[in-house]
Amino acid sequence: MLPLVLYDVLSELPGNNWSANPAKPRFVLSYKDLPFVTLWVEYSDIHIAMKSIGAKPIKRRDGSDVCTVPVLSDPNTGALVTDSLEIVSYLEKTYPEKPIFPNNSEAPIRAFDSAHMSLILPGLEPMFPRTIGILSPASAKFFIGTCSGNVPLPLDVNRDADWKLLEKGYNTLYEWYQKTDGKWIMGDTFSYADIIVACWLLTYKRVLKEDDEWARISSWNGGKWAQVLADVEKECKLV
Ligand SMILES: N[C@@H](CCC(=O)N[C@@H](CS)C(=O)NCC(=O)O)C(=O)O
Repeated sequence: MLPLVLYDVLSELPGNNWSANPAKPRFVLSYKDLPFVTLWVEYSDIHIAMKSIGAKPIKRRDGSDVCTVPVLSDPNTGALVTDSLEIVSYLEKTYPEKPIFPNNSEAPIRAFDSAHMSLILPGLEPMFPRTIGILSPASAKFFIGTCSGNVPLPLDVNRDADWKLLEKGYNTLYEWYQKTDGKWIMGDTFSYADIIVACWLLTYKRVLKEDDEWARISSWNGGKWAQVLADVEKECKLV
């Protein structure tokens, strides 16, 4: 089998990886024991680089087309897939061993993906200034440009109201986890839902100040979030 190719976003962090959306297919590839290589793309070059390989664009809020990462190229089938959720859906159909949508759960996990995003999105603003800090100067400038329509400037990591919103989101997510008997969202059954949760936690851990802002998130809900990240990384053989 030829290695699959995953396009991810470059950073100045050791080991590069930081971005939640490309992390999701990376966790799935590793969980399914599929061989893959990662090609790192400068944030400011994503659109042009992905367009040049023929990746499908998505619509920005203003209606314009933009090519994003992650993109997956599978030389075994010739497939070129854009969007983290579509990539993992493709991987599940093409390589069904070690399912990440067990018991026919793709539809409810798609709904969970949206619900989880609505929980955390209102509180994500502290991430933006820290993200700028891990990108190259050209990508940082580009990133500020893409943020400016969506979040109030100047970017600030310490707005109490943002942290309260993020904590509120995680309190709700904690309640969902408390509804099951096992350690996963579906009880004893591991699934892509847990990977979604873990990949955002990974982004906080990598992008935020580890002994300060990540320590704050880790302290919520009795240390639940550092534990979920560690459990999912172990399940996906990434530690
Ligand atoms: N829904 C998409 C979102 C992808 C996305 O927003 N990717 C960002 C990097 S994490 C990107 O490529 N941005 C490029 C740009 O805004 O120009 C997914 O899950 O793959």
